[in-house]
This record gives sequence, structure tokens and C-alpha cells, in this order.
Amino acid sequence: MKKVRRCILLVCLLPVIVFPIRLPAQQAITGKTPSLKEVFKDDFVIGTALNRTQIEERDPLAAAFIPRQFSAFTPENDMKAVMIHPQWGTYNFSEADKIIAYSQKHHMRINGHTLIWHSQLPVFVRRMQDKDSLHRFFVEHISTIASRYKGKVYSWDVVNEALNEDGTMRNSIFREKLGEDYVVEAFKLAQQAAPGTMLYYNDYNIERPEKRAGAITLVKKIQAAGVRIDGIGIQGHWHIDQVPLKDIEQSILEFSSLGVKVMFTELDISVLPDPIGSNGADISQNTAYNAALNPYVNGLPDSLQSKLAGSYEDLFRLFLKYKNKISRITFWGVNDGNSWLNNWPVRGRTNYPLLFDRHFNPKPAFYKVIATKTRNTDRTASH
Ligand code: 9MR
Repeated sequence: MKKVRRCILLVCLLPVIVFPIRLPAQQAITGKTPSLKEVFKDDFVIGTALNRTQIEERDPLAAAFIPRQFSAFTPENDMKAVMIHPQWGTYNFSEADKIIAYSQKHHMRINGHTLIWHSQLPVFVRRMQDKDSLHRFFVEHISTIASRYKGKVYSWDVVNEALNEDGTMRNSIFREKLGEDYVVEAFKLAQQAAPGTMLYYNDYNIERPEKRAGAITLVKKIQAAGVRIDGIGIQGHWHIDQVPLKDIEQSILEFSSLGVKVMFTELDISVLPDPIGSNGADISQNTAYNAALNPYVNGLPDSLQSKLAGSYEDLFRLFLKYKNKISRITFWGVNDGNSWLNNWPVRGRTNYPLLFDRHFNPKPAFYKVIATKTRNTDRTASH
């Protein structure tokens, strides 16, 4: 008898257990939840970073969810040099080719990421001692990849993170061996190999005044050499306690006055204690785990959930104000579970930096973002 009652109880509770998790995700897929790419379609392209599991569509829920919300993507890792060019003269195009196939299947734009970056370089490059070998790698790498994917990727982050925080050039292997003009040469090579592809410079913290000035110098140098640069990507890895709205606004104005488009290319907002005290994405900075640094393992408190929603609302209001200067907003990950911020600057934490939770449910921040558009439209309509 007891067994029967337990069974009945279980059957009654089952929908309650399952639906709060499943239903909103299903809604986000089937059309009851607004779609970011649709809501902002007259303003800017909405992108996300995709990892290999997502490109290969191994999770059916994610596979249905992603193309509904986003019209563009940046491969999170699979086009980086270490992945695509693991040994001298040996390329591994298999993942990148899947990326192209995925984009064609879902009519999503690819931002290729990235041709030249000091990080995630293959070992053979890191070991190179002489200038000539590095230069040969540099030329071959850019030319081979940019020409192979010509007409298939919409844009390239040609050079990623070439600047120090004070706006001077980072002392990477490229600068050390090829000199500061390597950036200009990288854009020139990309332009030759892929004439119709958009070419961007991408970095974090370049909204900050000193680093921004460095980025402006860099862009002017490229332009003065008669080489094309189409846009600047402000990565947008921010912390909830310091989303630098003023600096962002000033950067949109200053960058766009150079005649290039501005993009927010890796947007996320960390809500966890920040042991290194800086926005940004310097992956060489790491701190050891301790429980105090990971306070929200069982969920984000409402107060922080609202604060996050408010930060995203402020950002999207600003983005909309300058929609004529901004071409794309890309989130660095689809949902909170995918975010690199669960492992940086401390490994193994539970962070909540994006608009969708670990089950693809839209968070309050999502609805605030959507509302910026509705209210914006209402205001415009009433005038
Ligand atoms: O999100 C990426 C993570 O999976 C990688 O482990 C990491 C390694 O370098 O790179 C992350 O993406 C970075 C991007 O390529 C460039 N800007 C900073 C991003 C976050 O570190």
C-alpha cells in the first residue's frame, strides 16, 4: 500500500520536478521567448561564442536553441593557431571546416578568431629562435587560413590582444622578433588573401583611456600605411562592480571617428569575487581556489540577479544609443554553464555572467535587455 502511495506521489510530482527546468528552455526554442537576433535585427547582429560540442550539435537542446537566438558566432577555440596549425606546415582543418558547414546550415555569420595572437600558439612557434622562421610562419599562416576561408567567414580578428594595459605594444614573440609593424603587415597579408572579408583588431580593456589611446595609435598606423581595417572589437569582459559605462561611451565615439565599426565581441559580466582586481582577460593571471571565492554554488541571490540585469540593461541602452556605430554584439558563451569565467581567474567556480542559465532558461537580465528595445521603440513611436 505504502509503495502504491509513493508511486502516486512520484507520478504527481514528476511534472513539477521536470517542468520548471524544461519548460522555459522549450519555450525559448519553440517561440514563446523572444529571440535576441530578431528583437535587435534592425540594430546590430547578435552573436555568441561556440565550442566544439555546440558546433557538432551533440546536445539537441543546444542545437535547437542557438540558431534561434543568435545570427552570428565566433568559434571559441577551434580556429586558433594551436588548433588549426599544430605543426610546421601541417594544418588541421577538420574542425574549422565543420564550423563553416555549421554556419552555412544555420545561415549564421562567422567571425574568424583569430589569425595572430601571442596566446594559444603551437609549441613549434613558441620555440622559434630566429626572425626568419617566425616571419615565414607568420606569412604562411595568415595567407593559408585567410585564403582557404575567403567568402566563408564574414570577418577575421586579424590581430588579437597586441597591447599592454598602458597602451604600449605587448612584448609578444611577434613584436620581439618582427618589430612593432607586425600588426600592419598582418592586416596587409589578410587583405591580400581575403579581399572581401572584414578585418578587425580585437582586445580587452581597450575602453580604458590609456589602452584606448594605444588602440587608436595602432589603427591610425594601419590606415596610414594604406592598409584596410574595418572594425575594432572591444571584448567586454567586465565585472559586475565595475562596468565602465563612461569609458565605453567615449570609446564608441573615439573609435568610430576613425572610420571603423565598433563591436562588442566577447561580452560577459562576472558576478564572483574578483581576487585579481581587474576587468579583462589576461589568462596568465590565476589564483588558487578557496570556498570564499565561490559563494554561489547553489544559485545566485536575487539581489545580485537584479544587479546583473541592471548592468546589462545599462549596457544595451548605451548600445542602442549608438546603434549606427556598432555592428555586432557577441556574448562569450551561450549559457552560464559554457562560460570560461567558471575557470578564470580561479578554476572550478560557479559563475553567472550571461543572459541564459545552465538550462537555457532566460534570466532576468535577458528580459531587461529585451525591454530596452521595446521601451526604446515605444519612446520613438510616441514622439
Ligand atoms: O574562452 C576561451 C577559453 O575556452 C580558452 O581556454 C582560452 C584560452 O586562451 O581562451 C578563451 O577565449 C579568449 C579569447 O580567445 C580571447 N579573449 C579572451 C577570451 C577569454 O580568455
